[in-house]
Amino acid sequence: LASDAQAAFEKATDNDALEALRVEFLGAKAGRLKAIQKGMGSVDKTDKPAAGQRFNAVKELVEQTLEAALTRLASATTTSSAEAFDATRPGKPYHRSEWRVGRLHPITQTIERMKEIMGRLGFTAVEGPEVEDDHHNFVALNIPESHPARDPLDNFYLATAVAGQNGTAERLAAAGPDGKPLLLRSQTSTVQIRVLEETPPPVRIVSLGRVYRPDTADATHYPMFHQIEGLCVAPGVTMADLKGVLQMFWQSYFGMESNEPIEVRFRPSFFPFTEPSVECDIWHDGKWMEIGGAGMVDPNVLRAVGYDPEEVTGFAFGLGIERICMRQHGITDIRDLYTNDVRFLAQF
Ligand code: FA5
Repeated sequence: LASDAQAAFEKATDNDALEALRVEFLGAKAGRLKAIQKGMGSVDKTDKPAAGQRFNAVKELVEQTLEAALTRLASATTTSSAEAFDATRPGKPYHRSEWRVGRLHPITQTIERMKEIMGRLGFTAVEGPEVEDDHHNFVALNIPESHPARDPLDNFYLATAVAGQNGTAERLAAAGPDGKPLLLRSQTSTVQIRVLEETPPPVRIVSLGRVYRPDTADATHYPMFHQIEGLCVAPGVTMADLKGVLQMFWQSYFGMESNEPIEVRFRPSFFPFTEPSVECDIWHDGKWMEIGGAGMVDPNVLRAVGYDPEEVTGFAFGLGIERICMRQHGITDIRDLYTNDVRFLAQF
């Protein structure tokens, strides 16, 4: 019976034929195995255990051949549908202009392009936390206790709600390890400190990420925006290196679309963590638009992280990513970037 079943199952070419054979051999009511099982009643009592064992072995064999035949048919079906796929037929056209097609947000595209350009200039991209402590956002950046940059009106300090008296909720400042309030970082310059604390010179990094300030939204301001921070510290680094790197950066970033020189100007300025300091403006929409600050890393900052300002010097810059993206695409209102209107976003 087992060899009968094997021969029959092997010949079956479709699922219907196989099902008919399954009923013929393994059918619960009138299958051939069932018939034998029924006949077992008349077997001599002493032969019964051996006959039972033999019956089970044959049954198992038949079931296994059925399984094998099922697998064979299933894989044959896959092969035939794979054969039906014609790789030489033309594909469906891909409409990039359709708003339904997913794409990267213009800010993400800008960030990727900036990382790529700065990478070619030898700057490694690193990340830092968005929730910062007093030390990294202020102290290590040479911003003293009384400095206006710490004003609660200029920063998002973190608070937790705790149950007060009479069931009311009270705000409690969320404190860092030093007991001082935590805040959402207001600039990516915090990452300069994190890198310098952990790495011996030379250092050449960029850090791109979100920063937060309670600024009122207008055409060029938003309470959450992105900055690209650059830092280069090594023996003999000068202001000329800063200007050279920034000039190469703009020219690569904006020059991809046009060969015209990109008009950028530097103005003297002040930051607690750089000396001297400058601010950079770019010609946009018929006027100068401020895009960032920069300067030579202040010796106080270097000393605080254990560097010797007699041995190494460095430059740093921090630029607004949204404004650079706006200049690139001719966007005149920063809020358009965060309204999430697909008709706007689909253009990039
Ligand atoms: C800074 O944040 C300094 N950390 C820059 C720096 C880094 C100086 C390293 C020296 C060395 P500032 O506050 O000017 O500087 O901000 C830098 C840029 O961020 C601005 O020029 C502007 O392009 C952008 N920016 C500032 N506030 C907003 C805002 N609310 N919305 C969009 N972009 C903003």
